[in-house]
Amino acid sequence: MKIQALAALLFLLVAVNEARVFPKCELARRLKRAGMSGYYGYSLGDWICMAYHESRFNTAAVGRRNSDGSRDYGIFQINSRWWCSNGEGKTANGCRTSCSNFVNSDISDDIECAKRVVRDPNRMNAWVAWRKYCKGRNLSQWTRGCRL
Ligand SMILES: *[C@@H]1O[C@H](CO)[C@@H](O)[C@H](O)[C@H]1NC(C)=O
Ligand SMILES: [Ca+2]
Repeated sequence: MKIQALAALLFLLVAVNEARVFPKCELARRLKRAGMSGYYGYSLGDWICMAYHESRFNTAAVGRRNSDGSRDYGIFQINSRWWCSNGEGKTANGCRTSCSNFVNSDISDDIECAKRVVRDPNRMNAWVAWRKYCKGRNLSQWTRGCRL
């Protein structure tokens, strides 16, 4: 019995921290619930298009080292030079957290940090993939077929 309880707990802990690849519409609903639709003027399509091109919706994505030595973490590829601390090199740590919190399956804190990023004057231009693949495009495909 004790062993089973321990095994169940262990499974839960692993499940909670496990990487996840979000289905598009589930991410759309999650972002909507978090108030991202229209946040600083950006549509759900902007956020979903950005997340797709940054991480392919994979919460465990860690980018290759950038030229400044920093890395990008998680579904929104949040950068360690400015927004989180990875214990390597200089960081402004704007979201005041460890980058490891951006590679688990709970994206609540990732969303909060993305909101912080977009409040900066650069807005969504902070995400190179958004500028390259989403900015100024027709983004209707990113919420198409989703029950929102
Ligand atoms: C965007 O594309 C969809 C279908 O691809 C189309 O129905 C819609 O009218 C387009 N919106 C704009 C603003 O062009
Ligand atoms: Ca997280």
